[in-house]
Amino acid sequence: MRKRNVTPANGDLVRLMNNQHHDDLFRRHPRNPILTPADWPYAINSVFNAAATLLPDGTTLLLCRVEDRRGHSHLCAATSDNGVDGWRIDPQPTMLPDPENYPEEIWGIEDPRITYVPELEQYAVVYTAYSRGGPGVSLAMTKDFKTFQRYGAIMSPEDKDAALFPHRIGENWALIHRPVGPIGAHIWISYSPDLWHWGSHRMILEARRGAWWDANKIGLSPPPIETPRGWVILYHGVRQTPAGCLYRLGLALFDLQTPERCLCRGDTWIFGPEEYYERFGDVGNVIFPCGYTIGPDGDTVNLFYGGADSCIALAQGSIQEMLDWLDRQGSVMGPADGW
Ligand code: BMA
Repeated sequence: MRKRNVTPANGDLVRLMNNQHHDDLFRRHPRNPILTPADWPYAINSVFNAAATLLPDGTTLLLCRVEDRRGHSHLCAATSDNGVDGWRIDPQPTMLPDPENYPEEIWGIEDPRITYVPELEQYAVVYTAYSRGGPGVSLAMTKDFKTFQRYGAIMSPEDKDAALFPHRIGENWALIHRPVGPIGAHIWISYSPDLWHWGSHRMILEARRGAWWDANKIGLSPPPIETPRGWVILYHGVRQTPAGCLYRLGLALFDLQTPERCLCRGDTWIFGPEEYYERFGDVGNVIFPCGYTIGPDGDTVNLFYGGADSCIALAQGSIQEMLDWLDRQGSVMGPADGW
């Protein structure tokens, strides 16, 4: 791992070019896409960006973002024994927006992330609530993905791409999120004693600038992955091009006890749109993971992602390979200083 916190030296470029093949950290499943609108038991426009978790009996549950033909989204659960096929999809929406009680949900609820919280014996679902003021972050707790206890908006607009850590850090709960303001769209962490009141906000990962793949706008993808070496964070970078946006995935590692401390960040993206179901759709050139499950070996990462805002796909990787890659390719970062 190299020490650096600003611009890469030419040595970095030579190293990248000598690397004949890009490391293939995530491998697409041959059955992709694993879920499409045609699978849905009711009329929808699109299904994408699913949260994921393993239920106690080993069943994979996806909480999918489903968009109707008004353009508004809701969440719908799909379960499968092997996490690849044989999906059982709720016959009706599992969680609808509730704008009468939660006005911030007026234009739909999107992009959920699930974290199982052992202390509470519940799943935390953190999602984007699309309000008149823009997207904000909302939280709901559930035991069964049938009934949900809503906490309402926990981060005001404009904010999204949020997930809860599975346990307290010290005494407080911790949430990663991505507020947008005059200083840009960077990744932040906030803390709460009770899940209702949030503070101690810190920027933890800054979008780079200029020609970088992750210039100007980044956001958390699935919830943090806890490893003995630290929290592995998969984040998306949004490159604005004259032909539209390109959503790709990068990797960073944060300190276990002090998760606002970035230990290391990769320079290159590790996964990006290549296949037809990622290149073409309602919004082309988008891969957007919101969830993962860990295999029985404790190392395999099953990453579930939206393809081109039009389907759900699966790619598989390894925690150890991600850590090894960060050791080889990653740079030690200084504190985020963009504000
Ligand atoms: C982001 C989110 C995602 C979506 C992506 C590409 O801002 O809204 O849900 O997949 O844009 O459209």
